[in-house]
Amino acid sequence: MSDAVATEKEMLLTDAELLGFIAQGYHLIEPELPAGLNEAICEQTDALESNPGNEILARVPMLQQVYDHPQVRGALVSLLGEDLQMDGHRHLHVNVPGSRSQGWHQDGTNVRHHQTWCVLAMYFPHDVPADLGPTIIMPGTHFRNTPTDQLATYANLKGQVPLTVKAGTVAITHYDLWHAATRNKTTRERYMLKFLFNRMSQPSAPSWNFDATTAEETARSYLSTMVGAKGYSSDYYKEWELRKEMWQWFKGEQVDVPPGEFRNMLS
Ligand SMILES: O=C(O)CCC(=O)C(=O)O
Ligand SMILES: [Fe+2]
Repeated sequence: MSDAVATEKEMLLTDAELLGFIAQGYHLIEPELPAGLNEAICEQTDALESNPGNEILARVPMLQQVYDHPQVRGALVSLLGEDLQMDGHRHLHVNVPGSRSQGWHQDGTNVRHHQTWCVLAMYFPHDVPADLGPTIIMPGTHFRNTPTDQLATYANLKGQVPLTVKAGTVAITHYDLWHAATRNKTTRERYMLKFLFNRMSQPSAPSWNFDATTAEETARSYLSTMVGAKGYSSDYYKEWELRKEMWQWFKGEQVDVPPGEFRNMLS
């Protein structure tokens, strides 16, 4: 086993971290990147004449170092399995001075399920203070299936989390998590690099740092006490069930769906 693999293995998520992702739909990482990497990425990005879209990795190849970092890889393997793949779609999101807030949205088309087949990995190469137009996310909404047109009419939500982060942070979110860019009140541009990663196979066993002696006890407390999306009490009960299903699914177990009950699950 090479050192790189050993390090990545050490950086797998714990049960508590994976359960936190199940409940809230995101996980933040502050990888220890090589000195100067964030600054060098910002400089190369500043020098681009136009937004290269999916070609951003070819134009700023140093980005690969961020996504190959053992801490980032460890989290991605934990969530998507060893055979995960980087998607061909990636984007440099430039939030320009004087921008207006974006509407709440889920990326992609509105085909949702309660498994984890795709995550967004948003990398912020510089500090993002509150006035620089941080991305906001709404914990727990990866289980919600609100029509896109209605979602776009929502404004400030109780419990929303602005990603006011330090340079180098990578926010991994479930693909369905509600998010939006906020208003940039400064005179500087804000960068966010968004890469997608896909799961290629159904889980057959835990791919994170699973501790068989304590996992179920940790799960019992996390899955029914961790605050997710705010809502009516009936929504909490729905959410707890969906969390339990996702936990079973991550472990590679058959998900029990009570007979006669409909679930919108792709398998
Ligand atoms: O720039 C951001 O903070 C978010 C942008 C975004 O989510 C999008 O354009 O789909
Ligand atoms: Fe988006």
